Amino acid sequence: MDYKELIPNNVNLKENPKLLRALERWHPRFLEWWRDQGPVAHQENEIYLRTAVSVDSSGWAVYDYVRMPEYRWGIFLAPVKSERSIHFGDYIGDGCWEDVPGEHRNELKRLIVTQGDTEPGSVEQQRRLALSAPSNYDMRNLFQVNVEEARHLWAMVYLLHSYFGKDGRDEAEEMLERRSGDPDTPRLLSTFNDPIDDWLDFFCFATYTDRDGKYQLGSLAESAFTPLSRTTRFMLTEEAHHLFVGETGLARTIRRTAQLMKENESEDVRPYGGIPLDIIQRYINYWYSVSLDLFGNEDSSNAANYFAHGLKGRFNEANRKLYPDAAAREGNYHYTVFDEDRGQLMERDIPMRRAMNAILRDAYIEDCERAVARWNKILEQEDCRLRIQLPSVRFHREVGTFGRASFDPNGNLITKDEFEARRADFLPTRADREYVKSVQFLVTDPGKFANWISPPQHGIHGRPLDFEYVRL
Ligand code: BYC
Ligand code: FE
Ligand code: FE
Repeated sequence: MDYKELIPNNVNLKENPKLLRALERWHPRFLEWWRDQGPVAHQENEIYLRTAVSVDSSGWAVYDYVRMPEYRWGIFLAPVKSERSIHFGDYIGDGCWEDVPGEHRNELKRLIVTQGDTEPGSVEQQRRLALSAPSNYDMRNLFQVNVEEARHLWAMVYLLHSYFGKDGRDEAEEMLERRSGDPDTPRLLSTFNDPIDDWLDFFCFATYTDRDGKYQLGSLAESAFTPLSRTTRFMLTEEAHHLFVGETGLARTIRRTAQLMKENESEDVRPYGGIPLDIIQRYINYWYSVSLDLFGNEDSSNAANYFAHGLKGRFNEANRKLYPDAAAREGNYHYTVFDEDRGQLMERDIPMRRAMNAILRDAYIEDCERAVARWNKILEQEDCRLRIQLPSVRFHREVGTFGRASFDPNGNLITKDEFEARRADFLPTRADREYVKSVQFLVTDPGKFANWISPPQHGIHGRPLDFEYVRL
């Protein structure tokens, strides 16, 4: 195999025979994983995909027909403008690292493995969706997301192979061995083991879980370990498309529901094949809450160490208007906790550095609010009086302080029994899921869209809506 060609890269692979050999050994195992755990259908069809070919801001991607197993999963690091120096934590002003310092090796490896593990996890979760795609256009977007998540796995495997020796190679192997949802060898983070059974799940996942990706990658892009910073910075350019797929997918679903409500003068759009807004709300409640869990504990010594050591910053760390205290040594983060002994919510302060997970999460929540506001604009345009609401940060949590009690979507403390009694109002029920499945059947004719979703505003890369994005 000619890896100069097969793995597009800007890391000078051909001059690094040792790394090349390691990747050569990993590649067939990766392909085996892709064939076994990637999309269940259309692996041999030609798909109009974007492939990263450089890091030029003007043209980093080409669009062309590719069979997925022949996709060129490349390795790209964003360019560095000048000599970087550490801009947060305990070592402000020191030079950044081109290699892994021994004292931070384990922490860095752990961050990279955790990040890397989510990528194949998401591909596994989404593997059956092509069977119920609402259009040729949407099917292509799904595959685009899938091949890019697989490229993100490559990005992390590149770091493991290049900088972590035998340990790193072992970790890269294990990435292909864990399986989403497997009771014995699950993916590392909770949400990557939850099933994604239908397109409403998928759009919510791409809106909320990929957005966790945006914030985690953003915080790793601040890292003093320059190769990690550069690779995550490039991943963020692809991430924007995943968020687009999620947010516009939900927007189109919501628009269609609102139109059916208006046409038929009924909130219940089931007789007309639409997805009722309350079902959409319950799916949002689910995926938003489980995605909040991905930020870890509000009070975290791991997070404090990552920050102190310059491994992981805040989102947009360099913006000193946002974060005037670069060391974050002073001051406290004020937050609400659930006090188990007293059985009530209490106000607390924790030292700023220990609150890095909560600070990142709060930035994420603001971003999520903006997406909801855009969907509610659509409801307004379509003369619908109903609105989507982002649930409280306390609702339906497993990780962190709010995981220790039950809260309704407005954030009110309720008993576990009350939560269970009202579960069907809060979260997707079996009947909701069955209904959603019953309307989501496959549509593949170019330019045609399933009845439950409205068409997008534009095609892909200037192509028309009725372009044959997936050649069937
Ligand atoms: N599930 O001190 P704490 C993406 C563990 S998404 C299971 O609060 P920390 C993508 C935690 O590991 C972005 N375990 O944790 C999206 C720790 O374990 P140990 C993914 C959890 O380390 C869509 C213990 O609980 N990237 O890219 O501060 C499609 C104590 O917790 C969970 C990253 O996450 C959980 N939800 O924070 C495709 C970046 N939460 O020490 C891709 C890398 C916590 O007891 N990861 N734990 O063994 C990190 O920065 C951190 O590990 C976390 C956790 C933010 C995840
Ligand atoms: Fe990713
Ligand atoms: Fe993504």
